[in-house]
Amino acid sequence: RNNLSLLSSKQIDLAKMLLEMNQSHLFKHWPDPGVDDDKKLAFFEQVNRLDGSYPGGLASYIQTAKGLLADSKAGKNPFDGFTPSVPSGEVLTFGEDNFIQFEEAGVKEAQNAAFVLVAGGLGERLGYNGIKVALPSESTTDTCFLQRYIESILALQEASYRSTQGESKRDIPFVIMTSDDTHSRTLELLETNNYFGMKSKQVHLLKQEKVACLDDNDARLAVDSQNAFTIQTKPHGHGDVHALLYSSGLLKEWHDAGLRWVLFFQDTNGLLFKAIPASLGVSATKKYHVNSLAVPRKAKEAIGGITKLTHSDGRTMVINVEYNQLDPLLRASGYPDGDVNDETGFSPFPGNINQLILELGPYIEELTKTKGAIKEFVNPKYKDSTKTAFKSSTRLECMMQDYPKTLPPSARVGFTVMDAWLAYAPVKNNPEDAAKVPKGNPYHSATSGEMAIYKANSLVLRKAGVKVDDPVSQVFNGQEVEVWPRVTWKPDWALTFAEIKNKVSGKCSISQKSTMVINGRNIFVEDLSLDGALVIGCIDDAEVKVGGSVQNKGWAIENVDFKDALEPEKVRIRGFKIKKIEQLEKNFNEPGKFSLKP
Ligand code: UGB
Repeated sequence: RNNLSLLSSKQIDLAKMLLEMNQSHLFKHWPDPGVDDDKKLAFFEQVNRLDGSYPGGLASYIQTAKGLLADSKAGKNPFDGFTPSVPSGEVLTFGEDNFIQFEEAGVKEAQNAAFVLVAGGLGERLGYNGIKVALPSESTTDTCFLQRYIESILALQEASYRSTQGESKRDIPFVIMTSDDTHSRTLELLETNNYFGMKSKQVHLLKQEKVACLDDNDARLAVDSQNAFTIQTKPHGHGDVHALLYSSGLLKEWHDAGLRWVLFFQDTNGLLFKAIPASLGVSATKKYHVNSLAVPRKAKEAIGGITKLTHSDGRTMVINVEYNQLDPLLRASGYPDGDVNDETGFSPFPGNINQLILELGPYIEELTKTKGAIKEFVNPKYKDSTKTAFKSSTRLECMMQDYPKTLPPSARVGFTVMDAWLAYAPVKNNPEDAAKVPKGNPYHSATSGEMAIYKANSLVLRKAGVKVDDPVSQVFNGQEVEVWPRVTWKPDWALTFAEIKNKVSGKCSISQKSTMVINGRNIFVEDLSLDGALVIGCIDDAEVKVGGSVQNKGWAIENVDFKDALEPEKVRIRGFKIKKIEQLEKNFNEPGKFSLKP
C-alpha cells in the first residue's frame, strides 16, 4: 500500500487484479518507497507485458490455470467421454495421376497463400546451441533450413505466376514466429544473407512472449529465484501463433488482398516443400477449412496421431492426439495394447507432421470469436502422489494443431497422408537419444534428416526414369542409415513431379558414390551417366543441357565422432562430413544456350 504513490493508474489496476486473483505473495517482501523503486516499476512492466500478450489478460490466465490444475490433480482424463477410432483422409502416392493433378492445382493456388513458420523453440532435445533454422539441412551445399524454406516459397511463387500466366503477381507473405530465445539470431541470419533473395517487406517476424510460471495448485505465480521483482516465465508453446497472427492485423490485410490460404510449418523439415503443392491442391479441391499433413506413423514415434474422437453425446472431431497421450487414451478405450503397430508395420493412426493448411476466411471468422486463444493444457511434475506440491514450477501450454478443437461440427476438417520419405524428416534428437530410438523407427536426427533429403531426391529421379543405384547402409553416431547418391537441387529447378519430368530426359544414370548439385532453373539433364561429382549452375537467362559421361573421384563421406570437439557442432551432430576430392564444376553466368557434354 505504501508503494501506491509510485504507480500509474494502469499499474494500480494491475496490482488490484493481482490481489483479487490471490497473488498477494508477489508483494510480500516489497520494501518501503525509496528502496528498489526501479525494480518495482520493472515488475509492473513485466506484469503489463504478461497481461497484454495473453488473450483475456493475466487474470484469465490465472483463472484457466486454476481450473486445469484442479483437473490435473483430480486425474481427469482430457478425453473423457470420447472414443478414439482411425479416421479416413486423402492418401496420396507420389507420382500417381491424382498426385500430379493435386500438385498442378496447388501450384495455381500458391500465390493465394501465406506461409507461417513457427520457430520460437530452441530444440533442447537436439542439444544444438544455435537456432535450428540456421542449421544446414544438408552438408553437400550447406544450405540452412531457413534458406531452403525461403527459396522454396520463392520458387512456388514463380511457378504459380507461370501457371496462371501472371494474372496477379502477388508476393507470397512469409511470417516467422520467433521467441526471446530465437528472435535476434533469426533476424541477424536474414539480414546478413539479404533475406535469402526474398524482399524484406515480404517477411514478418512475430515474437511470442513467454507465460508466467505457477508454483502451486492455487495458481500462485512463481517468483524468480534470482530476482524477487521478476515473475518466472517459460514458453507457452507453438499454439501462440494463432493469437499473434490475429493481433498483428496480418490476417485481415491478407483477406483484403484476396488471399485464401495460410500454411503453417515447423523449423527443421527439409522435405516439406515436396509435399506442399499436392496438399495445397487437396485443400483447394476438397474445400477443406483445415487440412493437416500426415505420414504413416510408427508406434511410439514422437509425432502425434491423427484420431477421430467420438463423444458419447454424438459429437465427433478429427484431431491430433499428442504422442504422450495416444497410448493412455487407447489403453483406456478398448485397445489393451495401446500404441502399437498393426499388420502393416505401422500405427493405424496417421502421424501428424504439424503442417497445417487453413482456409483464411473461416480461420478469421473463428479467430474473431476466440481471439486466437487455443485450448491449453498443464503438465505439472508433482513431488508425490498427494499431488499437493510441484517439483518445479509449471505453466500452461498450447499447440497450434489444437486449433480445430473449438470449431463447430460444420467445419470441413480433413487430412492428407503422404509417403514419409517424401514429406517428413525433422531434426529434433541429439545423437545419443537418436541412437536409442527403437530399431525400425525414424531417428529424427541431423544424420537422418540429411540422408532423407538425398533419398527423397534419388527416389524422385528414379520415378522420373533415371537409373539411380541402390543405397548402401552406413552407421553414423550409432545410427544405421541408407546412404543414397548425394543429389540436391535448388527449389527453382523443380518443385513438382511434372517439372522434374520436364527437366530430365533420355537415358540417365547415377552411381551410389555420386554427388550431383543443380543450381539453376534452366538446367536440362539428358542422357547423363554420372559416376563422381557434378556441380552445375546457371543464371536465369541461360539454358544448359547437361549429359554425357561424367566420371571422377567425387566427394567422399567421412565419419566424425559426435564427441570430437575439434569439429564444429553442426558437423558433430550429423556424424559425418563431406570430403571434396574431385568434381566437374561448371557455372554458366552469361545469357544464352549452352551444352555440357564431357
Ligand atoms: N515452437 C515454437 O515456435 N514455440 C514454442 O513455444 C515451442 C515450439 P517441437 P514436438 O510434427 O514433428 C510437434 O518442440 O514436441 C516451434 C507436434 O506437437 O519440435 O516435437 C518449434 O520451433 C507433434 O504433434 O515439437 O511436437 C518447432 O518449429 C508432432 O507433430 C515447432 O514449434 C511433431 O511436432 C515444434 O516444436 C512433428
